[in-house]
Amino acid sequence: TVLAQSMLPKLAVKSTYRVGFAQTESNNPWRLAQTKSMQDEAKRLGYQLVYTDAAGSTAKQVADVRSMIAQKVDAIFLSPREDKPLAPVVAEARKAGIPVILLDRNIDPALSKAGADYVTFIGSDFIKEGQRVGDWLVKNAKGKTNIIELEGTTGSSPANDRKTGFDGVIAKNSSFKILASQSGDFSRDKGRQAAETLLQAHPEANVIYAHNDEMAIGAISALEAAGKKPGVDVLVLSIDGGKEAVKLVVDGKINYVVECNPRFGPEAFKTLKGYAAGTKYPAKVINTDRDYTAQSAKTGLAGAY
Ligand code: GYE
Repeated sequence: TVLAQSMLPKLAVKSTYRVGFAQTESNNPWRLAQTKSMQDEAKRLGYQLVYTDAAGSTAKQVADVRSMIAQKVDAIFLSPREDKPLAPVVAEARKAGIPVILLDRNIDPALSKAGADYVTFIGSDFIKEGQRVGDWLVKNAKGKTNIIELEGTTGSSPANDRKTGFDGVIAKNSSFKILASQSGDFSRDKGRQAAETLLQAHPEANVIYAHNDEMAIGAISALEAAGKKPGVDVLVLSIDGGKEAVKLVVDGKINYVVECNPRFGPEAFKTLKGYAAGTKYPAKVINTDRDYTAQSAKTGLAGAY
């Protein structure tokens, strides 16, 4: 609401800004594409980007934001690794007069409010991403109904919401069953390990739904090591849409990928400038995501990050 927005720190209209970007980790192509997009746009605009990489540590990310506050940056872009522990530093930034824009991951709405604690959230609709994967499966399963789910980082908004979206679709289709659901921390190697263990415990599994490409690629290694053909014996479904995964769709080892667009730079800085100029933003600014199937992957490959 307008009343709530009046609690947010103002941002002066200036020809250049010094802006923080608190990244959560850099261990996958999605993160690298997001960082590059932010750096490229800052450079194009002639802004200074104070970049930090929490390297997968929530505690470090909290410290990174505190150090940006101490350095009195003009504004902070934050991709919160987990949806609860970053809420206090968002409030600290507001009290220090520094507006925060959440990028790609959200904070628990019970702890931080758009328009009051931070300006807005820019990112994908993760519930919808999970639903799209579920809808594709229900239509294209051809009898494959025994699912293993590889979840993203525990306590992160995309892991929570991609699970909610997918599991909700599956719950409405009684022929499908989620045999097991375990975190692979959005990482290739942890995804492979989780898939290995779960495939041993559930040899009847014939679908793997991974919350991101990295874990799907890890699961493909686990399937091949177990003598199963990924994409044929076991359907593999994922979210992100990086080049390597889209190539695997072309090769038939992944059956379906919903894109999660990592190109944040232009929208992020446009929002920053708009905010300085007095534009009011909704709680969420949602990116558009395409998808990749066996039919569309070949032509889509050129546009994948
Ligand atoms: O899917 C994953 C990354 O927060 C939407 O985090 C992002 C997710 C993305 O590490 O690959």
